[in-house]
Amino acid sequence: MEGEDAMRFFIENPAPSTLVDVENKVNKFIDLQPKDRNIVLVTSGGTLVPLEKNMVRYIDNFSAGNRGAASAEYFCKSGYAVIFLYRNYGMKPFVRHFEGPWTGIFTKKSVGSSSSWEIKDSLRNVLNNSLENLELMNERNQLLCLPYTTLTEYVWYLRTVAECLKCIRSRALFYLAAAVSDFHIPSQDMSEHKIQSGAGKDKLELTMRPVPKFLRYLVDSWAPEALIISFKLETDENILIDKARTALHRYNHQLVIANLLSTRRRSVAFVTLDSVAWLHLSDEDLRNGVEIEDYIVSRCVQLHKAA
Ligand code: PAZ
Repeated sequence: MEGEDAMRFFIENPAPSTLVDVENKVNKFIDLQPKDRNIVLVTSGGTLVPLEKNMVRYIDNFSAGNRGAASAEYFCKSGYAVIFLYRNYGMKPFVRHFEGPWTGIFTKKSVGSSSSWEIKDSLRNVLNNSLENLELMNERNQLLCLPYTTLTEYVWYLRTVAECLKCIRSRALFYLAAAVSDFHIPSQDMSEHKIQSGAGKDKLELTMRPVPKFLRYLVDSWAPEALIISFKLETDENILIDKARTALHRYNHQLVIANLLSTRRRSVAFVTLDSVAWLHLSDEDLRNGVEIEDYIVSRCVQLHKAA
């Protein structure tokens, strides 16, 4: 059962018009899976909270979407079917290697008086591998990418995907790497039009309300038989592990992966109610292109097997 706060959220922030399409895509994707294939929902990127109904301004949550996109890729390679719920225009599995300025990807080759742009030699193999992998994932129906932008879309999609995945019970894994806003402005409190500045206004005061803790409802009623892994991001290392533990006590799920903003690419802690295990990459690992998500995902896959 959802609590009053969650029910109020869904009433005050009505379902996006795209929800039915998302539900159909997810159900079709689940139907295409062999019976022995596990399915993971990977959430990625940050949610956007509008300040106006006709939105000009918004508050955004930090996330480059790297963790989610890289993890989705490693889950695909581990044989999982991946539902990738990602922030629109954010990083995507396999394609992520080509994000960034085009000058870092292409180089100008001159022959005589003519010249043309070509992919850099060092990236040619990466491009081939990415395209091969994408083709393979497509043939095997192993990857479904679902974009969201706002907090409201994210929450509705999360609930819908979870309810669709209920039928595969413990074969479902939730890997919640998205950075989800803790505060929002409910639609009835939101300005209809662009908030005006002008004479006499020397400050802007906003009242935001806490977003219900949907992880509780995911664990208790949307996906009670699935393995649920959440992430915790902090900037103060003195509170990181305590905050991760508090989440485990509060929501009763299986694992929190804790990380600090400044070191998230090289260090994470796997936190359970009775253990903390740190994983650190060395400078050499980073120089050699080792990605921490490779290790994180293989640990999560082991945990899922053992569950
Ligand atoms: O997207 P990214 O690779 O830049 O960062 C990943 C992350 C730090 C957003 C993720 O690892 C995480 O901790 N997500 C949960 C954030 C939170 O505490 O809400």
